[in-house]
Amino acid sequence: MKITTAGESHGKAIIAIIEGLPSGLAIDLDEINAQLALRQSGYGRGGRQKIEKDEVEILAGVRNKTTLGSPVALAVFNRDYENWKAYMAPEGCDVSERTLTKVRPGHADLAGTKKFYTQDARNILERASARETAVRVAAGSICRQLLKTLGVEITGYVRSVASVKDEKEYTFEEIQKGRLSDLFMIDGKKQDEAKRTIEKIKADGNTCGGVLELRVKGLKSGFGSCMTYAEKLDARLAGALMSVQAIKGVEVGLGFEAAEKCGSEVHDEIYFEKGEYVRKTNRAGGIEGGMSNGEEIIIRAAMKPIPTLMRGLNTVDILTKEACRAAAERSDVTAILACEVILESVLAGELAAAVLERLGGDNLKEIQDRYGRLPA
Ligand code: EPS
Repeated sequence: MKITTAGESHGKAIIAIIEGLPSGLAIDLDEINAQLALRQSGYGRGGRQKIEKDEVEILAGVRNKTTLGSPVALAVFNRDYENWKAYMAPEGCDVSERTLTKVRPGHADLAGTKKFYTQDARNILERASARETAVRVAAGSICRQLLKTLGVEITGYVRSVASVKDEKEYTFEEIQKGRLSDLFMIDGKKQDEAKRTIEKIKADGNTCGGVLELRVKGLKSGFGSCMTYAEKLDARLAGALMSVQAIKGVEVGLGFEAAEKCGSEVHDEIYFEKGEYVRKTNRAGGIEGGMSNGEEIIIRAAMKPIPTLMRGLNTVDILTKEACRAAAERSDVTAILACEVILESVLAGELAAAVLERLGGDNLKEIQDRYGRLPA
């Protein structure tokens, strides 16, 4: 299974094509749109979200709410295109307006203008923009619906916003039921503190990131493989998550903490009780030897602060080579909740791909039968 996206932030639409989905998967459109709405929500979002109201349109691959086994094509149309078509229309437009030459540190602007040989970073930023993640959420939501038919579920929450950290540990169910709508944190006091911090950062014309934790429950052992490096599940999931704009670090289980501890404090001892293998800890985060081991998958990801700062950072105008402040028209202070929704979706996409690679199968029934026969 493969997901490809296309589309510019202020273009007509953003598009995804999912190849390799089985036939017979019931598609819940309301669920996709609920995920899209969640992605638009959260404390700290900026002006663009007041313009957009993301809804998916399924263009191909689904008939009567059920997949056909053909490529599924999805579109999320950009409402803001109406305000931008004079500068963005593929059929012809004015490219001398809305140029961006005061390149933003931390964005794709400078490296992109050199690589794609242009003097207008607009040609770069339109595609590099995190707007693309709307359709990744739509595609991921379909993959998540596939995983759900196998009993695999995903959740997650925000562990920290800037320097405000929640260091408690939560169960899957506590996360699913307990995350709060403003920032997807679980501890109300911490979330209030995080909101106050966001307000201060906003007043300063600045931006901030945070840390997210993702969990996968119900995945049987043996997905991914120790046999080739490209198949290792931890490498695949980390790669997928790092492909999301602003993600700068990913750790599985204890992650970086494992480097400071001794082996006895890191590895999860194995017991055999009542006819099955049992672990009493899950420091590995559900992946050993590049394969799922049947325990919950636990991943943390670090999101950097958004690179468009209202106060602007020192930079250079690429036309004049003069020092200036980086361009800023509007920006989110943080999109940490959106990022959590996006990462769950991207995780669903990569897991679904790993599951389908192992199980094969053209229709959902075949896949469910094969999954059912696997050991836990
Ligand atoms: C983004 C810049 C902003 C964000 C955008 C990502 O858009 P604009 O330039 O139109 O204000 O709002 O994110 C989204 C539009 C979205 O839907 O998440 C960027 O440069 O990455």
